[in-house]
Amino acid sequence: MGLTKSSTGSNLLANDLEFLKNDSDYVIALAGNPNVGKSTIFNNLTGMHQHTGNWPGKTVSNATGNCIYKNTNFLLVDIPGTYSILSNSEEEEIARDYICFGHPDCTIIVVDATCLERNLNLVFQTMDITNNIIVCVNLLDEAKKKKIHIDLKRLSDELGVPVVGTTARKKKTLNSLMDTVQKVCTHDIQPAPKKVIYNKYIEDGLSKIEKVLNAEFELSSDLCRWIALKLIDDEETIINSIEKNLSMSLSNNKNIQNITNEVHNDLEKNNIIKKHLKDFIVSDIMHKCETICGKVCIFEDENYSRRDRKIDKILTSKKFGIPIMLLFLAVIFWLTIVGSNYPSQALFSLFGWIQEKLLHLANFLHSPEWLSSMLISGVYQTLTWIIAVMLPPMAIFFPLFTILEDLGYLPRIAFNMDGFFKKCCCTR
Ligand SMILES: Nc1nc2c(ncn2[C@@H]2O[C@H](COP(=O)(O)OP(=O)(O)OP(=O)(O)O)[C@@H](O)[C@H]2O)c(=O)[nH]1
Ligand SMILES: [Mg+2]
Repeated sequence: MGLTKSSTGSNLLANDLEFLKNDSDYVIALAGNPNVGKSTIFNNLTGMHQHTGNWPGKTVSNATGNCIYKNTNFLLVDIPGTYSILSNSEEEEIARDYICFGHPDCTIIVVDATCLERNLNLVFQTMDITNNIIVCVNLLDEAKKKKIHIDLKRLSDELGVPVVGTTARKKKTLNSLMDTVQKVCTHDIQPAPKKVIYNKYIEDGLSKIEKVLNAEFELSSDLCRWIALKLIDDEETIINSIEKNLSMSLSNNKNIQNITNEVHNDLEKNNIIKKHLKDFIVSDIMHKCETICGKVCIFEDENYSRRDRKIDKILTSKKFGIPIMLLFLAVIFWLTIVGSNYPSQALFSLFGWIQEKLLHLANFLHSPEWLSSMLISGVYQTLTWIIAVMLPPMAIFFPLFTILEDLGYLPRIAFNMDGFFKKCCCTR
């Protein structure tokens, strides 16, 4: 596995990848919820250094890198994390557009083994769009710590697509993922996703719209069902994207508008009003996720997640959340400011001692006054003062912050601050 070419960009779609891609390359998309390890997998397979860290939303644009596995080139695309195809933010829009219209040869949906149920939502949404899917159950080491066992074989049977278990930090575990990727790309494995069947009235509506769509456009059956679902759902932003990326006009097409209105009227007669349609669709997906997780997840220690939740409740509570955060930050700043005095002092003494020796050397060499003062009192002294003042606080602050990051405390801080950020219009 190794890197040959790379690129990053906000909205790389299939055409944009052509300049990076050779004919023999397969394009592989890495999609999934935020913070599930997509960039860690990407980095380990391509040798690149995409930003990783223990909080959601680090990757904000598509990045590509090459991975050579068993003499085959794979062009990997690391997509920003998204909880759903229904995008809420700019990076989720980038993710949605690539998943929906990027036409990769294979899409790896990375899921978090410790909260599979929530992650399966995106898996089912993606299965509505494409068949060439591999589910990568990552963070198996964390699941093991929490005594969660996942029956990967059964999960694969339930979803109808290949499922591979990984611990992305251990590069070796990615071999079986690449094996499966290769087999899917060469059609040795042909995934057959078992899609969600919605309630009877929605399914009837879908069939009616699909018929009209088929008559109006040349579409694959998967794409047809997906577009029909988006029309029923009246998802304006996705419909706009479909029109733009697939060059088809849906909102101006009379036949499609008529059948969509007819279906909405039929649904209303059966107490499914347009405003609540999304709830019906999402609840059918969530019900399926819950059923599957009930079959494939075995929790050996029920107390573990209870303990986690108890700690979370305290760290994010209205009463204690902010004081605990201030306390943590105060301790970190105190350690940084007070603690850095000692190494700063030591560095000052060391650099001062060296400066004296340099001045002696300059005298010994009879260097002109202007030269020694420019080089020693100017360049050397300024540089060493900056190092002595800046280096110790950074060497203390960043490791401490990394510990907080690795403990997963930063997302809790983000949760506590969310209300304030919203008031300042810093979030959407
Ligand atoms: N213990 C463990 N940690 C992992 C594993 N995979 C990734 N991580 C860690 O999980 C955190 C998130 O990983 P990323 O690769 O940044 O996740 P991402 O899915 O790219 O996140 P976004 O770009 O925010 O969507 C990092 O701290 C990784 O080191 C794993 O298998 N086991
Ligand atoms: Mg990432």
